[in-house]
Amino acid sequence: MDYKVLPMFPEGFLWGASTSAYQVEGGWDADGKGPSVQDLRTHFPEGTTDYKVAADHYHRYAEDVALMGEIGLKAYRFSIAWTRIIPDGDGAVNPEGVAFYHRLIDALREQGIEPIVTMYHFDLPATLSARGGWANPETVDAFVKFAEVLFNEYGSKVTYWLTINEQNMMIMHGKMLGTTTLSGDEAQRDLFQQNHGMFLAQARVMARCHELVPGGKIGPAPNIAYVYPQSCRPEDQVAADDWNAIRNWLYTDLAVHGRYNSLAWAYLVERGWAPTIAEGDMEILAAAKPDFLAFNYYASQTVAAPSGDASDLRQRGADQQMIRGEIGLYKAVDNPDLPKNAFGWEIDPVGFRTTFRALWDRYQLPLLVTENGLGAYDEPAEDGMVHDDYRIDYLQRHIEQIRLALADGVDVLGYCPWSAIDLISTHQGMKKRYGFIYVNRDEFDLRDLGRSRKKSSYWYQRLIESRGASLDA
Ligand code: BGP
Repeated sequence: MDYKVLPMFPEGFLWGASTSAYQVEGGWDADGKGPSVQDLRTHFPEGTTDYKVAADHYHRYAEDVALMGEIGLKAYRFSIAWTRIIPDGDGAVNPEGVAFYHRLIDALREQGIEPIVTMYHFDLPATLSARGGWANPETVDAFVKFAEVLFNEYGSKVTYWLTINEQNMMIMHGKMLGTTTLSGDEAQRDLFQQNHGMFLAQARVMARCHELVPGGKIGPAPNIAYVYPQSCRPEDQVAADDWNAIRNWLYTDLAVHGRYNSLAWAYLVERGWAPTIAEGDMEILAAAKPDFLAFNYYASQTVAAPSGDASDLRQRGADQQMIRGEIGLYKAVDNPDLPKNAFGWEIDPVGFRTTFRALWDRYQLPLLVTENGLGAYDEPAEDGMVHDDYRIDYLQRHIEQIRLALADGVDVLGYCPWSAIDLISTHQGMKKRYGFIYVNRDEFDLRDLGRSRKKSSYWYQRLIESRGASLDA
């Protein structure tokens, strides 16, 4: 639908930017921090940098927050490293770790920036992983204990809480992200049992947040990629429905309604991967209610009916690291109507609006975008600045779609693109940058780790100052 006049962004809209602890902080063993599965990740990214220094935000957070203040961010979405707070996952609390996030949150508040806290972003404590990860009920209990520490420490300063970042990616790419060490069928069974554990942990933590944080708001943060059928062939539509259910709605239906999506459950039973559900689990899941839905959106996906053989599979990305498609479920195809970025990811701003509409239609909960952005090979020009017009173009075209979603009647709380500052990419190391702020280091040479604003940060600043009106300029 076209509109003659588009609405302004609402007063109080959370114009923000995002990061995650293991990708930005560094200081991986500083001041008593314990190892997480990310710190121990050696097999991937192959030959690229580790996360030990990252962007050194742990030591330079004050400078970083000052720059965020200059840009005029209204919100900053970051994650708290579980292993800084409780180094072995469920033992003693580390006061120095607790103090770091007090300093960070206080610095944000001084700049008038709303902190949005992710409680868990891929960095499960290594000790808990070694004991079976989320398939072990002790991990679920440990997460609740960790959450209670966070709510008690920071609850008076933090309103917005995110439970788990991209639980669906930790299941779909379980080996790469350190969720499982098993292979084949065994890995799948393990992953869906871990998935169930994460759902329980999330539900219990949502309930605790409402008990411990007056006025606190909490929600999940899955990665949502709306799935299109390749054609109007009815079989392609069935494949798209299946993949939408298994990739997307499984996670959101559980978080909001506390029940397994029926198509996703049918798939788990068919494959022999359905998790064991203990007595009382479904009641715990049904009792928890999120206040909003956060989601990360990078692009849509397009699928066709499966052929039932290896031709259903497709390697994705410039370095072909990820496999999409599943034999007998859906065939992954390129969308011929979409361009790709330098790393082979499709770019689909209109799919962003479609994703908003689908989520709103299903749940009628306020929506918060916690990631969206363009990974690129940024290089400073002779004048020292990164002239990232390609990123401005990407962000502008996505933000225009938010405005259309607002016109469609969707309640949008805010937009936190990835990323506030350059950090280590999950898949491609340091060479793939997303930040508004440039960090002077490369894959192996730490240089001086100096900070400087990219052109996109000035563009974003104008946009925030004008509450989005500069889109029309
Ligand atoms: C999301 C993760 C982020 C971030 C982002 C970009 O899946 O939540 O942690 O890494 O994707 O991905 P990448 O760094 O691989 O380009």
